[in-house]
Amino acid sequence: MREIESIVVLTGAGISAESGLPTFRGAGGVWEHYRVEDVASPQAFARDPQLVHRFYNSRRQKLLSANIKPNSAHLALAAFESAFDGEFLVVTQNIDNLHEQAGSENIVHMHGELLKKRCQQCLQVTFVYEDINTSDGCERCGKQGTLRPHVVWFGEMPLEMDHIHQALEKCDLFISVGTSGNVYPAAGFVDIANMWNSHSVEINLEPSAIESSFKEKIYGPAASMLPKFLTQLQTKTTVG
Ligand code: BV8
Repeated sequence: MREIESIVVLTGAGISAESGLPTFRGAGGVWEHYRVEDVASPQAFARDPQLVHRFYNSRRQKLLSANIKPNSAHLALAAFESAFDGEFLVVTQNIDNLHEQAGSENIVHMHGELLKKRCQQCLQVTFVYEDINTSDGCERCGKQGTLRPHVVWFGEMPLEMDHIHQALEKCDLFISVGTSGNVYPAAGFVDIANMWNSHSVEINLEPSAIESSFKEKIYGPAASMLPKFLTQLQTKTTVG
């Protein structure tokens, strides 16, 4: 048994599914309508920047629509974090801001953020709520056509990996919620947690590609399974 002093939660598209944002690989998923190689890599952006802008502009406008709100899974994570007196980090693969809207504070967006843009010339990162187009200029350096979504594409290094690794090595409990376990290096985080003898829990609609790496598995919709799990966790001081 291990005292619970530090928790890392990895979230994927599945935690936002019940808020109305499509996942990637499920039925009706994002990749059903676009090929990854056409819209989510630096090569795609170099080949057809306006297509990539259209892909992210439509996702940004959907995220900003009034009916897209955090669901009870996001809210339960934020409530647990504020009541927990240990270390608590949400590492999300998602580029939506539903964890922020729910009130989570300690968040790492390892694949970037849909509501931020980056100038490829001066590297300034700023919030963006409207469409980005190839004709737009950078507010800071004035260069035209250099703006891109502040999002990590395939073949690009995810953000804050050192911070994430430090948290994984320290954590007593690693919880993975709503991810298919297809994309690395995120899909390898459970192996790091296991190496340091953390307890590991997968909460997902169905077994992920890495389900065998988890010590505990809970299947069902995150909006009901995660609040239940966190309520039980609040009465525990040890895991494993
Ligand atoms: C990199 C941002 C190296 C864009 C995304 C081994 C090691 C390292 C890399 C690789 C490797 N093997 C291959 C690679 C390369 C690649 C990769 O992993 N490819 C895969 C496809 C094989 N990885 C990379 O390129 C990464 N970079 O490795 O860099 C490097 C080294 C040095 C220098 C430079 C570079 C970067 C990957 C990041 C790509 N960007 N997102 C965007 O959003 O448009 S990834 C994309 O997939 C998504 O953003 C998401 O983050 C990610 C994972 O998807 P999930 O979140 O899991 O979503 P999915 O739909 O797959 O699954 C949803 C799950 O939810 C399902 O299981 C479903 O059952 C469940 N669910 C549904 N509803 C519910 C639910 N669960 C609960 N409740 C519900 N209601």
